[in-house]
This record gives sequence, structure tokens and C-alpha cells, in this order.
Amino acid sequence: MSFLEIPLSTGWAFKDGEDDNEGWMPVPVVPSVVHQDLIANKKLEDPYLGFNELKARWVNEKTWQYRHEFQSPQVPAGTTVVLVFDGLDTFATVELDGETILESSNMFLGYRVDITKALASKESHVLDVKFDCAQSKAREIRGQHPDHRWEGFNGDMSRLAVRKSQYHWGWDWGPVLMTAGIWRDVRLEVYSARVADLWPQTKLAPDHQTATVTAVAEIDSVETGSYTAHFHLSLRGQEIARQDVPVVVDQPTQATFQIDHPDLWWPHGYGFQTLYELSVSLTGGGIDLHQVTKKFGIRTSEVIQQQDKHGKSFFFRVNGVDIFCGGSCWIPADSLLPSISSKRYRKWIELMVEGGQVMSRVWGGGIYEDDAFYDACDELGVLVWQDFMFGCGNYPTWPELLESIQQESVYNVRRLRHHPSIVIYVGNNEDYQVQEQVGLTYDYEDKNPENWLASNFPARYIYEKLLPDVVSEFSPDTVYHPGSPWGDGKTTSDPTVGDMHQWNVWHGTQEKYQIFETLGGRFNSEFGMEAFPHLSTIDYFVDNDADKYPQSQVLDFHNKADGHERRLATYLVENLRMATDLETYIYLTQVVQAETMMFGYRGWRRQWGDERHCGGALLWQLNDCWPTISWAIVDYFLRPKPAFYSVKRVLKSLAVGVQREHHDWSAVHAQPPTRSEYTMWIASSLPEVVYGTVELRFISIVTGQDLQPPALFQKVAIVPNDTTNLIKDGVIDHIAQSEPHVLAARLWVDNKVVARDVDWPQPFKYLDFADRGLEVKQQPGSVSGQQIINISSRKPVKCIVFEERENVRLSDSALDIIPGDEQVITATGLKEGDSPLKFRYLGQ
Ligand code: BMA
Repeated sequence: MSFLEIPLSTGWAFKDGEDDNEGWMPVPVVPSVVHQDLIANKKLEDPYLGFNELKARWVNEKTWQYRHEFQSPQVPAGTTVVLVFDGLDTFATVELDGETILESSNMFLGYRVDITKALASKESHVLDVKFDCAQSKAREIRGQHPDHRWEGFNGDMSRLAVRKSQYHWGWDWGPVLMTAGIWRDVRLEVYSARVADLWPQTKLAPDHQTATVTAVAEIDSVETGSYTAHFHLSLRGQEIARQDVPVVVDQPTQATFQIDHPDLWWPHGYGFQTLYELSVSLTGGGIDLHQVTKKFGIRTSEVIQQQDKHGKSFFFRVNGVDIFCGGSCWIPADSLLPSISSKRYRKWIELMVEGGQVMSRVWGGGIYEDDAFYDACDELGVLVWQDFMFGCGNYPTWPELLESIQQESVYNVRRLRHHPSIVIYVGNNEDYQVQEQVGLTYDYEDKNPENWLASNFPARYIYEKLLPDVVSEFSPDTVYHPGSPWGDGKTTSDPTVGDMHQWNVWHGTQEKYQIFETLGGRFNSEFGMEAFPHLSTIDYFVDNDADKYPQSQVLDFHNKADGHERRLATYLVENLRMATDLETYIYLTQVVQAETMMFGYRGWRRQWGDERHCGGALLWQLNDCWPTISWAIVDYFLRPKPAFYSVKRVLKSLAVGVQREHHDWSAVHAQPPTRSEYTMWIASSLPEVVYGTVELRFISIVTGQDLQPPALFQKVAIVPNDTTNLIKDGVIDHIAQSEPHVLAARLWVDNKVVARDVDWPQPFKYLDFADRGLEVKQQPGSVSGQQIINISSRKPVKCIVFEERENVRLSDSALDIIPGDEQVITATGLKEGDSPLKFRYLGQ
């Protein structure tokens, strides 16, 4: 018979596992986790509101049981019925009619159980899934291994014992919500034979003129018979090749296709995201048995690590083109994972594209993401840096755990390997930092994996043996890197090799963000600055108006970062005039974040042109898993903070930069400098030379007047994929020119302004922002649903931020406005009659 899929998404009930059989409650839909089901049954208040997280603690401490009753499907003799779970969170015992058919202990694995025999014996069945309490189970397992050093940061260290998403134990941006449940699809599969796996392995010739696609199918046939696999290759709905291959039992079934002049897959901004489609249909005995389709892209991808004047490079090259990877780190988009729809995943990736970001780092304390995430990255052209799921800890390695990790990594690499977006697998997040900080043994010269296992840092075996072996067997063309950060076994803070997490802004030594560019390494895979979300998000989780002040207990409760009060305060006090009303305070934290990110990305992107000194920058973090105060530049509700726009501007394919040298005012007791050097440059990620005009103005912050005639650079040849230096040794004489002033640069290409940058005297708190003469004209909504907003000003204005309204998208925000340079932005989604968008700016 043909392959049949029977989803088991409805008709479930659940109850407290220790309860008698009275307490069954309906489950609206599976996949789900218990918190969602309790909320639906009004047994739990939304844990994202106020202090409700605390009221949800009891849920974490319980066992839970899910039940589904069903009838045997009518199936002909000789067919197999398999119960398939794409994911169980986490310690689950599955019983069919009272018999245990599966015991699971790894959330990151899919499970298949053949239940043909059990179903044949009678008509009606009861399927029970009993979830043990992961929190206490973890502690129990930890207790059994007293010799292991349970060290790390974030959450309870017993988490290291369990293959469950680590942020469920709480993180410095997330609540403690220990979910349990059937968190991914569950179904019955009925078949006589099926396609168990299909992998389009592609090889692009160095000249890009041809590509070879080896289609590898794995066939499960329950009967010996003669089967044929029909492979079809198509592009944009048109079949371009086909091959029929007889199936040999227990051997992979393969077909090889040659494609001339293949259409390549590119990250966005560099070309099209062409996806080919490979499908295989299995036939036997004259019937179509099963069909599986995979979309894939044709591209090469490398990480170039070679000696150079800065040490050893670390940058990505796709289809032969060096890509500066400006992007961000990704955490799970919800603490209640099944609540994230495919649509919501897509919106996140669309936002990345809108923000000029080309790389997303799926961080190791979350999950191997949903297919919808990678599909969106493939379709929209966002490169993926994929961590394996280990984070901030010294992981143990007893044999059953290693076995489970082996299965998990094979399962996920096989699931993900056709995605062209995934360009690197990385062993873990910051586990080498833990090794350093707590002084675990790591002798890089010792190459014997058995010794690693016997050491007090046994997980080295996972990162340097188990995982690289899995990647080279199952996805041999994808780069593997042992950890983030990591570089050739050197200290993780070594800026000359590998990737680096730079937390000396915010955490660590709390450096001034103005010098961020000097703190980078060869690839900056983490760095961040917190900012409050917009007021609408705070309004969602803070009920009581009396709590709407910056230091209220509920706001502190929603900020899980250690020492956040001191760190936020430090950066605010150093840079801005303080405010205590919530709206202004929110705005000020956002200005600091936007500036910090700008200073980092702008400088690092400039360094790209200096022999790839910096290969990329992935800020911590794009998103949130609940409404919170964190380093996210876009909040839980997908509302961009101002930093989203400041990053977007510095990542544009053409970006002009102007910057005076950093004058450390606090080191010289707030003395003003007598002279400052400045530089100006253009960063380009374009493939070809373009010609542009650049203007640099010196404008008084006090009067708005030009203090000297603008400098003009005509017909500048902008070097492709590089940095073009325009001014290397400009000098401002602050004695001759005592009025504080901005340096304002604009770049025109084809008579259009394509980039701007404004350099301000630092810190902002010393500047007088009175009487700016700002004018914002918001014209009524037009037919196209786009509203034009014209912004102009008599004196320089810092960081005008517009309201982020539901379903309204802004083309830009967080802008600096310079006299004589009106800026025009669009707001898409505003309707006729809607009130104008609110806005604010510095010193207002
Ligand atoms: C990084 C991450 C996370 C953490 C963040 C902020 O190092 O890997 O563990 O949330 O710092 O502290």
C-alpha cells in the first residue's frame, strides 16, 4: 500500500502524573508542552506576566501524563505501522495498552517504534506518555556522579546531566520554565516500504560551470520485493532530469546528476537564493509507495583560516566570494517552544534580512531549530552558524550519555544537511571558557581522545572527537569548529585566531563602548549591550501602573542578568543625562545599545578591508524567549529596538564612516581634548567598483551652522568588497574651533544619498541639546499603505526614534538629523486616519 501518515495531533488528554485517574484535562493540540496545556485549562496564569513565573514553579516539580485513545487503522497484511515522535521533552515512558514500548531521555532526538503487532491484537488502544520530572531527575543523576566537576554558568548545573534544552533551567535572559510534553509532531506511519532519508549531496566545480548532485536515498522495505526509486530533479517547478534506480535491500540507493551552468545559492545581497528540488518516488508491485522531496541549494562554503599579518584569519567564503558576516546570535524564540509557528519563524528571518544581517548563530543552549527556521534561512538567504547543544558548562561523558549524544548529533546532522544556509557546525557555546575559568585540564598537544575522557574536562572528547567524526561522516562538506569561542587550542580571548566572545563591554572590565572596535578578534561571535524593550512590551507584562518606574521590582525580576542594575547604570551615567521616568529611561538605555552596536559593527566592518582582520560580527542577541529586558535588539513581540536600525545602517552594502579618535574623558577627569584626529572611509560589500561622491561637513551643535566649508570627494572609486579609506589623518583643532560640533558624512551614488554617518563629541551628557528646531511631517496614509515621513532640523539631532506600532514597519529609525539634510523614511502598514507615530530624540 501507499505510505500513509495519520497525525495524532488531537484527542489527547493530560493530567498530573501523581494524581489518581480523575484529573484528566483536554489538550487543545499536540505538539504542546504542559505549561501551554495548563494555561488552556485555566490552571496556570500566563507565566510571562508580572511575577507569574514564580507561580509556575510547581509545574517544574511534577511528573505529567498524556493519553491518547485510538482505533487500529485498517491496514492490509504486510504493512508496518510505526509510531513516530519527532521530539519528546524529555524523560518519557511511552506505553501502549499498558506495555512500555519506548523510554526516552533526549529531547533532541526523534523516535520511531514499530507497533504493528500490538495493533493487530485488538481494535481499541490507549497510548500513554508519562513524563518524569526533568528537574529532579537531573539532580538525581548528578548525585550519582559526585566525582564529576559540575561547573559552569547559568542555571542549575545539574542541567549538564540531561539532554534537554539548557535554557529551560533559566538563563541570564530567560525564566526557569521546565517544560514537559510531546513538543514536536507525533503520528502513525503506515507503509509497506518507505523512503527513510533523502540527501542531495552537491559538488560545485571550481569554475562553477557544472555541479554534481548525488542523490542518496535510504529505503526501508519491510517485505523483500522489487522496488524502484524514481529520482526527479527540478528547478522552479520544471523537471530538469530524472533517473530510475532499482532498490537493493539494505544498501543506499543512489543517482548522480550533472547540472551544467547551475544557478547558485547565495546569501541575500550577493545573488539569488536559488533552490533546486530533488524528489524520490518509490514504486513496487506497480504502485506508488512513497515520495519524499527536499529543496537544496548549490554553493560552496569555506572558512578561510590562513596565516596573515594579524595572526590567522577566520572568515567565510561562499561560491568563492568573501562574505563579511554581519549578523546576530539566535536563542529559542519562546520558552514554550511549540507555540512558535512557521509564520513567526519566517517573520524573524525576514527581519534579519531587512536589517542587513547575513548570518544567524543558533546558540548552543537552545535547540536544533525547527525546520521552518532553516527553510526560511534557505529561502531568504541567511547563513546559519549551527552550534551543537552544549553551553556554558563542563559536560559529563558517561557511556550512555555519549551514546545519546552520538545519536542526537547523527539524527540532527542528517535532518539538516540539505540546507544550503548552514555553513558551519560548532561544538559548543563557551565550554572552553568554563574550562579556562575553573582551571580544568586542557593540554592541546595531547591528541589521545582516551586521555581526554579520563581528564576533568571530559567533554573535549565530544567537541574534538565525537562531533567532528559525525560531521565528517554525515555532512562532509560542512566546516566543523570545536567551540564558540575557540581557536587552535589557544586561550579563548586570543584575538589573533579563531572566533571570540567579547564581553569586556557590559560584563568583564566594562570598557567604554566607544572603543569597541579595538577589542575585537578575527571573528566576533558574541558581544552585546542591554536595552529595555519599548513601553508597549513593558505594558504587556507589568500590570500595575505604580510599578512602571525603571527600578521596580517587577522590572528587575524580568531582567535576569547578573548585576544588570550596576551595568546599565554605568553606561547610562557615563554617557547620558539621567532620567527617572520610565519612558525616558527606556529610550536612554536604547540609545546606549544602539550606539554600542554601531561602534562595534562600524569598526569591525572597516577592519574587513584590512586583510580581513575581522571576518564577521554576530551580536548577542537578536531575539528574546519571553517579554524581558535583555541584550536583544528585537524584543519578544518582534518590536525592533533602535539598535536594530543602527546595525542595519552600518551593514548596508555601501556604508560611509566618519570617526574622531576616542578621547577618554573620564581618564583625564573630564578635560576636553585640544585636538582630535579623525578618519573617513567607505565600506562596500558590492562585487564591483562603483563611483560615488562624499561630502563631509563640520556642523556646530550649538548653532547648527557649518563651521567650515564642507570637504567634497568626487568620483570616488569605491573598492568592491573592501574598505576605501578617504581620510586617514584629519585633525580637529579644538582650540581654534571650540564649539562642539558633529562631523557629518554623506555618500551619493547615481545622485542618490545611499549612506550617512555622523560622528559626535563624546559623551553626549556634556552637550546642550536645547532648541533643536526639529520638524517631522507625517503625511496621511497613501493608497499603497506607505506613509512618508519627512524629518528635518535646524540643529543636529541625535537618535530620533519612532514608535514601533503593531503591523507597522519602518524603513528606518534611530536617526541622526543634520541641518540641510532632510531625511525621508516610510512607515508601511499605517492606515488613513491612524494617529501619527510618536517619536523622541536625545535631550528632548
Ligand atoms: C554569552 C552567551 C550566553 C549569555 C550571554 C550574556 O556568553 O553565550 O550564555 O546569555 O553571554 O551573558
